[in-house]
This record gives sequence, C-alpha cells and structure tokens, in this order.
Amino acid sequence: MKHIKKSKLIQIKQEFVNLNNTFLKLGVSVNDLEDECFKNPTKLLQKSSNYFWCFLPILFTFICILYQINLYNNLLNYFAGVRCIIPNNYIIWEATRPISDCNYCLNVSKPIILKNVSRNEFAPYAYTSKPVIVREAVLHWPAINIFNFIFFKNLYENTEGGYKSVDEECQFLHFKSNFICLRDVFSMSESRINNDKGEKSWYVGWGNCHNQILQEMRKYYPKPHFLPEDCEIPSKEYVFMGYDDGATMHLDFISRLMWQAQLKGSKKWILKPSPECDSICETLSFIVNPGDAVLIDTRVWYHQTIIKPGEFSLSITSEYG
Ligand SMILES: O=C(O)CCC(=O)C(=O)O
Ligand SMILES: [Fe+2]
Repeated sequence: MKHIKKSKLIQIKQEFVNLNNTFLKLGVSVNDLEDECFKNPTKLLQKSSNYFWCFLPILFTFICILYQINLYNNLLNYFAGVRCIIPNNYIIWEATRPISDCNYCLNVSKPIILKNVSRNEFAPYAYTSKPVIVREAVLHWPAINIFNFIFFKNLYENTEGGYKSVDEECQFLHFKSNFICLRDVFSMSESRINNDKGEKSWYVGWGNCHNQILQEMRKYYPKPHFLPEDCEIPSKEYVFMGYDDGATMHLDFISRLMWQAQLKGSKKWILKPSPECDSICETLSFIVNPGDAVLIDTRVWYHQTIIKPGEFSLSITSEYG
C-alpha cells in the first residue's frame, strides 16, 4: 500500500466513489449499502455479483482512509509492541492526529550536532522538532558504569510492587522479543542475557513509574544539564535495553518532546517523516555512542533503532516540555 503512488490511489478511489454514486442514483441509500454489505456480505455475494461491486467500493474507501490516517501501519506497530500506545483510545488518537505542516522536516538531512553545550547555548534548540544530538553530554553520569541488566533485575526483584507497576501503569514494550512482561525478561537464562551464539536475541523497553524504583534510578543521573531549568519532566522514565534489532518503526503518542541518554552500546536511529511529508522530506539516519544524548520529536518523526552488532545497548529516555 505504501508503495502505490498517492495520485494513483486518489484516481482509483475516485473511480470507486463514482461507482458508489451510480448506486445512490439508482435509489440505493447509504444505509442500505452499509447494511447490506457489512452485515451480511457473504449472503449478498451469493445473491448477486452487483452486491460484490457495492461492497468493494466501501471496503476500498475504508482501506484508503486507513492508509491516509496511517492506522494500518500503527495497528501493526501496536501488535509489534511499541511505546505509548494507550489501547482504549489509540485508534481515536491516531485518527485525530493533526496533519503536520512538514516544517519540522523540511530541508533536514541530518541532526543538529552539539557538544559541550551549556543551558544557555542549548536554549535556541530546546523546543525544536528538528533532531539534535548532544555528543558526550552524559559521559559523566554514574549511571554509565552502574546500570546494567543485573542492576535492574535486582531493583525489580527487591521492590515490592515493582513488577505490578509496570504491568498496570508504566508500560512494557517487547518489540520483536517473545516476552509478555518485565518478569519474563528478568527470568532469562545467563546465556540469553549475554546474547550468546545460538540464543534468540532480545530488545525491550519499559516505563519506570514506581516511586521507589524511580528514586533509586535517579541516584545515578540528574536531569540532563542542558535542558531548560523550568522544563517539566514526568515522573516516568523509560529504560530501553538489548541487542540487534531495537525498536520497530513507530510514532509515540506522548504529549512532550523526548530526550534519550545513550549509556551503553552504539545505536543507529532511522527517522522517517510522517506520510503527509513523505514527498518533500528525507529519511535520516545517524549513530549515537555511549555518553551521547539525543533529542527527537517522536510525535512527528517515525523512528526505529538498530543496535551495533555484538553490542549491548542500554539507554534512559524521558519527556520534557
Ligand atoms: O531507544 C530505542 O530503541 C527506542 C526509543 C523510543 O522509541 C523512544 O524513546 O521513543
Ligand atoms: Fe518511541
């Protein structure tokens, strides 16, 4: 679907709209079309091939609408386990996503790269939707040395209500891995933890919103020093960790911009503009290394990550606004 040219889609859609109009002129009401075609299409298809033609335009129009609002892609993402999908209102959210004006991606072919940046120097970039990398911004964080698989395993095993908070409130993202919850991740065999040869590789992310857990994590890193002093940070921070295929391509349904500190391993980011900007904006890709911070408006940039082969990646992500 994504590869059919938009003009062709519009032309085909118009043909079906014309066909629908012909039925309507013949005295068939929209309700009749919907009732007859959706409620009992099989019977109708047997009755008359005409009904097949009335069912098709409705189906096709529906698929076109799904394509237009990008639901098709995002439903796939839902089942692939990506971030910030709120099952109850996700579809409505996507259907009502404002169509962007493409300013965020126009003439953007690479991220803005900064280094040794103070809060004042960062201020002009703070609320841009253009991707920014601040090289080596978090190299001094103790979390770089302290955070690893075992740190988080111990933290969750020893905190009452920790797993429950992820299951019920904070969110668990399995991406392509075969885990159902965080408890499964921390029950992995030693050789799978290390991604030894012959083991199925894994990559997961989860929100940490349990007070005690967040407090313990935050002992080892501050709010990124370059962010505006008065910016709001939610009481939830995500950890993304694992190997190989990282996060599958998705958009985040969040209310603020995102920052991520890359603590371990090198990670390739692939950013794609939203479909309405496909024809005028480029896909970007770049690599972040341990100690780098990356800032992306993940509400408008579709994003995917891939971990450098053989490396274990661990990062902390949150929002600011
Ligand atoms: O770090 C990753 O692999 C993905 C992160 C992500 O999707 C996000 O922060 O929104
Ligand atoms: Fe995301």
